[in-house]
Amino acid sequence: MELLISFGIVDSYFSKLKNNLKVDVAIVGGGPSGLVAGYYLAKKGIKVVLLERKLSPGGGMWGGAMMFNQIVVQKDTLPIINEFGISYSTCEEFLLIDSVHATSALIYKATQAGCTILNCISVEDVVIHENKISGLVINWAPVHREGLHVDPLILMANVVIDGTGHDCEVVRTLERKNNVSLNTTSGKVMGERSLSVEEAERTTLENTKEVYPGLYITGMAANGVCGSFRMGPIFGGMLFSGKKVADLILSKQ
Ligand code: 48H
Repeated sequence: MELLISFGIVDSYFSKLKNNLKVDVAIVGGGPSGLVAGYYLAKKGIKVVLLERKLSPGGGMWGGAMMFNQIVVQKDTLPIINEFGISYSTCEEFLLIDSVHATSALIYKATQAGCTILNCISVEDVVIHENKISGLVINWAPVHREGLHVDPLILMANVVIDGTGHDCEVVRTLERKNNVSLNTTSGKVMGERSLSVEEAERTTLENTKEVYPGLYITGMAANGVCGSFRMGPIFGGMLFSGKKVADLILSKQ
């Protein structure tokens, strides 16, 4: 009995890992934008893996605002909210949603659609071939946390999405280590600005794009890379951005 449990877990985990070492799309970060992208891509039959360094995917959505576990989204997100089966109440032009319910719905629907989530894995670098991103350099998140000198593994992907939130880590790493010009106004990472809700929500969508061949940006990472504002605890832009990045990638298939 004891050995069966261990064999079952080790065999099935490593077959899952092996099966996802070459994918169509690799998403870095399991916040709301990454999860929504994973759902819409997997739903269309794209082989997609999402890498999340924390134990729990969900990013900044679990905590609502200041740990008051409610979030706000605009009413025009209703098609996405309904697609994910999320319950809500209304208040003027907004929907009010329990953040734990919403976050778990995004995780459930993304995985149910076929998006594989590998948690506790940190992306530490990208793979570049002929000026195009073609994969990711991955390691166990605890290796980084403990400061252990342990070499990583490599995961190959036709397309990578940076959904790492405020820190836009994948794009920053690409820029820091390579003499590249990005698809931004300055050609560089422009950095996040202070809070301005309407501007931030609008530009999150505009900034969702391919920023370097093979590398797309979504969610707060899109605003961080393109020098736009933050918006506080309103999540419509994150949901729309995740859907937009999936649509952009699907339109190129
Ligand atoms: C693996 C990584 C790595 C890495 C980071 O921050 P997130 O929730 O991302 P978004 O953009 O989908 O949502 C942003 C939203 O939550 C938010 O913060 C808002 C709306 N803020 C507004 C405001 O004014 O403050 O999730 C990103 C995820 C996290 O779970 C990280 O752990 C993960 O990415 N991550 N995973 N490898 N190198 N870097």
